[in-house]
Amino acid sequence: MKCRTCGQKAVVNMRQHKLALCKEHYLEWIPEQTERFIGKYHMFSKDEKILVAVSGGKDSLSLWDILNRLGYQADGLYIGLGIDESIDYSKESHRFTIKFADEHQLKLHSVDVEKEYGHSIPVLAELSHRGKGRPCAVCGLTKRHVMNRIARDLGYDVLATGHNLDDEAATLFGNTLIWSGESLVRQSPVLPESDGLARKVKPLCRFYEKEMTAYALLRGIEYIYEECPFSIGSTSIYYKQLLNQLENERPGAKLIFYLKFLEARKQGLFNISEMDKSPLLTKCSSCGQPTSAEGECSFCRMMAKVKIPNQPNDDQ
Ligand code: Q46
Ligand code: ZN
Ligand code: ZN
Repeated sequence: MKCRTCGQKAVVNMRQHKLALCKEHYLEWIPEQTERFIGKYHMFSKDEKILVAVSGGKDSLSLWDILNRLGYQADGLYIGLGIDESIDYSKESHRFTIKFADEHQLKLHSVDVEKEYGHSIPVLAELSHRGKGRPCAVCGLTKRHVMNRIARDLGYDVLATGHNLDDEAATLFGNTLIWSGESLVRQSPVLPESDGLARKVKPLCRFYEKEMTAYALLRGIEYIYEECPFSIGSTSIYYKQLLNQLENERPGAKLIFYLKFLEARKQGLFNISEMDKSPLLTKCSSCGQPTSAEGECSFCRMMAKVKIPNQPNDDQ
């Protein structure tokens, strides 16, 4: 197999794109494509301040790498969840993130949930009795709260996450199985800024997970290979496996599923004006973040339940 650009030996063959590339041209192709998606979906411009949520995994570190190579002003935000279980997951992922930031001289904000809010994610989940044995609901709520807080307090225009095509296709599949109109309307490469919440973007949403793995490995990015221990056996992993079976039989199926959804969405398949009537947001009486609830937001109500006042130290 030869590189389409230079004719040298290819190291990556993307059946879904009918494209093979050598290392050098693959490492050029990924950032070029990312730049194209940033423009196509109007994600951000060169003079905006971007906060990249970095977890120490291949996708978020690659995203940070790519944005900086493309000349964007992108700082990192690492959220220490305190998920150490048997593999020191949080400690290790923090170590990889710090190493990457140091080597590339990038600015990293680190927020340790236990230090700032009194308990780690698994303990918060247990104390608040949320999530049926899995801390993911509490984890998601906390991450969203922290990301919005840091973006707002430190003046970032946009929050970028490393979701790839496999993540997006699995979410789309799950939402489609139950025809969750509200979630389908909100699934997009860009969620515009609203009521004090920063714009959210997913610049890698059109790359297959294996394309991102290849990018991280070829670029020499060191990242944590282990997944969060609580992701084992999750529904989203099951959907990813199902979609991979489909992809093996029909290369490109996953991409078509996602892109055709975006196209249908744009053409008005979902009556966005009807479905997107988001509930009126007010300010949380405790932390000031927008909420659809009266009084305190869900995060502050959870914190009240575990009896730790929501007063982070602002030392990022
Ligand atoms: S939600 Fe759940 Fe993830 Fe949090 S507890 Fe782990 S698997 S990290 S994306
Ligand atoms: Zn080449
Ligand atoms: Zn609140």
